[in-house]
Amino acid sequence: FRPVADSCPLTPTTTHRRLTKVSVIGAGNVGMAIAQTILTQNLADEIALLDANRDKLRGETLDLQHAAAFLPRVRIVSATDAAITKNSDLVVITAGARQVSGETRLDLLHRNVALYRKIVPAVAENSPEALLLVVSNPVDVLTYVAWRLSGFPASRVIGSGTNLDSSRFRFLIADHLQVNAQDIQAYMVGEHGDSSVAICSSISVGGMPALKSLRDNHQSFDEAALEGIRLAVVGSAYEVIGLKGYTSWAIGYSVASLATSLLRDQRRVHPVSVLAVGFHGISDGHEVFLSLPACLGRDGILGVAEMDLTEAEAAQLRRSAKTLWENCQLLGL
Ligand code: 6V0
Repeated sequence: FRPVADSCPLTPTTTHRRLTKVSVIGAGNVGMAIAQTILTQNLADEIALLDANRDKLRGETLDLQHAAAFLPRVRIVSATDAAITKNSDLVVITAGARQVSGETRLDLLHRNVALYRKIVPAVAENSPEALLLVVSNPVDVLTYVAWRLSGFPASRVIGSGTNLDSSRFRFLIADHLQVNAQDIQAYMVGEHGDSSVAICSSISVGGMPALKSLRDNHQSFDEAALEGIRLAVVGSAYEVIGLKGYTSWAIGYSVASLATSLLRDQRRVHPVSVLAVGFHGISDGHEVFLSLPACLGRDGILGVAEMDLTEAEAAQLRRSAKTLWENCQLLGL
C-alpha cells in the first residue's frame, strides 16, 4: 500500500493507541473455548496462548489463525514460556488437571497448587499491572493461591466463581417459566461447587421480585421446584462431564462476559470469587475467596454488593466460607 498524497506513511498501529492483550494459560478444552469466544467477540488485539504441551499448542494456534479471513484482525501468539504473556492486560488461568468423572473439585486441589506455583509468579513478573482471572478448579481456593503467589492487590485477582453457576441457575429458571434467561436476575454465591448457595429470596423476572409476584397472583410458592433447580445447578457440571468428558462452551461465554466487563470498564455486576473477609459475617482473619456479586471494571473488582440475605442463606454462605478456609489452611501459603 502507498500512502495518499500529503499524509504520513503507514505506521504500525502500536504507535497510535495502546493495544489490548489477553493471555490464556492452558490451551485445553476450557482455555480454547475462552480464547475463541474472546476472539469472536473482538475483545483483544492480541491473544497469547501458553501451554506445556508444545504440539497441541501449535495445532490449536494454527487452527485459530486459519480463521483469520472470517474474524476481526487479532494477533495470535503462543509459546511454552511465560515470556509470551508479557504486558498482558488480562491473564486467564485455565491450566490444570481436569476434573474427571466422579471427582469433586476439591479433590483436584493439591494437583493444581503445584502447577500454580510454577505459573503464577512467572505471569506476575511478566505483567505486573495485569488483571488475573482464575478459572482452574477448585476455583475459589486457586484464586486465593493466585492472590498469595502473585502479590497483586485483591482487587486485581478474580475467580470466575459462580458466574457460570448463576448462568445455569438463570437458564433453568427461564426454562421453567418459559422466558428469556437474560431477563432473569438470580445469583448463586459462595463456593463454585457442591456448597454453592442459591439466593432464592432475590430472584427477579423482568425486574419484578419472582416469589412475591407468584404469591400476589395467588400461585403457590413452588419451593420444591426451586430446590429442584438448585440441585440441578449443583449437579450440572458433573452431568456434562459424565456425558461429554469436560465442560467448555458455557465457561467460554461466562469468562468472555467477565473479560468484557473488565477490559471495557462496563461496571456490570457479576457473581465472582473475591476476597470475602468482612462480608455476611465471614470472620476477620479468614482470608477466603468466594463468590459474591461484584462490580467489575478496568481496575478489577470495584466493589462488592451488600446482599440482603435471609438468615438461612447467610448461614449457608458462612458454611461455604468455612469449607473453603479449611482447604486454604492445608496449603501452608
Ligand atoms: P484440559 O483440557 O486437560 O486442559 C488443561 C491444559 O493445561 C492442558 O492443555 C495442559 O497441557 C495444560 N497444562 C498443564 N500443566 C501446565 C503448565 N504447567 N503450564 C501450562 N499449561 C499446562 O482441561 P480443561 O480445559 O477441560 O479444564 C481446565 C481447568 O478448568 C480444570 O481445572 C477444570 O476443572 C476447570 N474448569 C473450571 C470451570 C469454572 O467454572 N471455573 C469450568 C470448567 C472447567
